[in-house]
Amino acid sequence: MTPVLADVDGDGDLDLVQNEHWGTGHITRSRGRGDGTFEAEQSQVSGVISYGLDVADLNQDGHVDIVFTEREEDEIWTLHGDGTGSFEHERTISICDDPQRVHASDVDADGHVDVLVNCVAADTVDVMFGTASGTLGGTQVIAAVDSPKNVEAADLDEVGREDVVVLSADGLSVVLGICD
Ligand SMILES: [Ca+2]
Ligand SMILES: [Ca+2]
Ligand SMILES: [Ca+2]
Ligand SMILES: [Ca+2]
Repeated sequence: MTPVLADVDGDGDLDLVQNEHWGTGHITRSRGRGDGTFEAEQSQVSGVISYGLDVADLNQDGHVDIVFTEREEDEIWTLHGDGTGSFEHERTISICDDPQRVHASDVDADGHVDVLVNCVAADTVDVMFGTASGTLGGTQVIAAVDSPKNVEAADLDEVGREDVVVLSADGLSVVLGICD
């Protein structure tokens, strides 16, 4: 299960977006009450069998969007939020062999959200760069490691650029400032 928190309905309270890897894989959201609890009702936002997911405003319209992996077909899906808690399928992108986790972050610091993905069977970590039009553009391999399990980004050396952290069969590896 990948749980992420974001205010998907714009009421100022964080909501819960999650899926179940080994169950249905369907993505649901539960409205947050703003006191640390969530409404019991789960609304399904996608019936596609997802694995990894993340949230970010991908198309820069002020509403939270969802990006997730579909492992069987080696695809990345994007869903655009309308700001009320509903999501609409925006795009399906073919990607490398067995994509698992995704992490949305502006790794090249151009103001557009990019999406990192670890491809377990391809032994790579790829990035899809966000564009001014709000869609994900070209894909670039940023790391070649043995069976990458997870990918994250943070500015570890504090120079204002996101760095990429990869957990793989080789252990932990860090790619500093991939687009410097
Ligand atoms: Ca909310
Ligand atoms: Ca959006
Ligand atoms: Ca970017
Ligand atoms: Ca950095």
